[in-house]
Amino acid sequence: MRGFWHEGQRAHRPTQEFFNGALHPAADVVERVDSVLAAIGPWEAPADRPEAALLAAAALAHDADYLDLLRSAYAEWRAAGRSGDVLPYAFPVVRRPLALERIDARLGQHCYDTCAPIADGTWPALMAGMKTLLAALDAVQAGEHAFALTRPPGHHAGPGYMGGYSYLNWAAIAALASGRRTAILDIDYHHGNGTQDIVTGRDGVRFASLHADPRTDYPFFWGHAEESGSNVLNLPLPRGTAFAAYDAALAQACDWLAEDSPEVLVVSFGADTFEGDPISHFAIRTADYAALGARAAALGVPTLVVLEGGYAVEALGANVAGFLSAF
Ligand code: SP5
Ligand code: ZN
Repeated sequence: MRGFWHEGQRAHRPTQEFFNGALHPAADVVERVDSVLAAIGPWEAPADRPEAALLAAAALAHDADYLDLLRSAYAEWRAAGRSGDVLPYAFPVVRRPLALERIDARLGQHCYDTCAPIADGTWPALMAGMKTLLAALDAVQAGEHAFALTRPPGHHAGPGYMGGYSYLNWAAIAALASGRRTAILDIDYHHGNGTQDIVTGRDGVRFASLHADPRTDYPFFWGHAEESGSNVLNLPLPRGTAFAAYDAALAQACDWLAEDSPEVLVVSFGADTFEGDPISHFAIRTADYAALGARAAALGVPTLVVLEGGYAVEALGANVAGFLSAF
């Protein structure tokens, strides 16, 4: 298993997010990467690539107007006289084809919650993350397993929207850029709504997600069992789920993914399933992650693992290392 990380990804330093009626310190702190960097290695720095190449890959999963907004949002927010991070706050529940100019309105058109702040370093960090992702994908295309230490996370970002600490959907971009039959396994605590919205109905891609039941947990409006379709399988699980039930659901997801004879596996790995996670409610233990990794590794195809959530900073590195030890 090769590991890729670009120091430029540290530049994303959001300060606050809004939920439950208050601003809270951002959960996706940069210290998360230090925990992972210290737990495994060696790490490879990705090769440089021109921004045009990074954008072309991102455009496989995302709309051009969304990418334009991501790139310019911070400067536009500053130009509008705001201090602090960009934080959208008004969202068009009724969708009309409005050509709006105010940054506030355009942000709402490309976001669904108040948990995706954009700081001055966010865009450079996203471009560094693209370099990490594409370097790891190159290794997988050559038949190896690779881990891309993606931060910020990606699986809540859809074709034209951000949310849930996510801006670019690493898993979906990699799946579409691979040009091969791809299985995407999402095992973050939260449903991978953005990935689902990008890949639903796409030939050659299957998406399976294990996550907290959206009747009780974020992102609420996606991930219900009834959303499963020909290339999507959602397996919502109750709060408190521990290893045995989780592993059984994972076996079901892997069996379903294997039916399609994938040539590549992309894992959206979130360690917020950990019993000690500060914002989540499953009960997976550090010692369990190697067995979960073994389930995924048993698919037997070159695998790209990207990092999604996981907010128990001290334990994050050990949890990631446990999962990756199976590959
Ligand atoms: C990638 C990822 O894991 N994104 C998760 C975004 C979740 N944001 C929603 C925040 C609401 C959390 N409620 C926490 C209650 C703490 N007691
Ligand atoms: Zn999560």
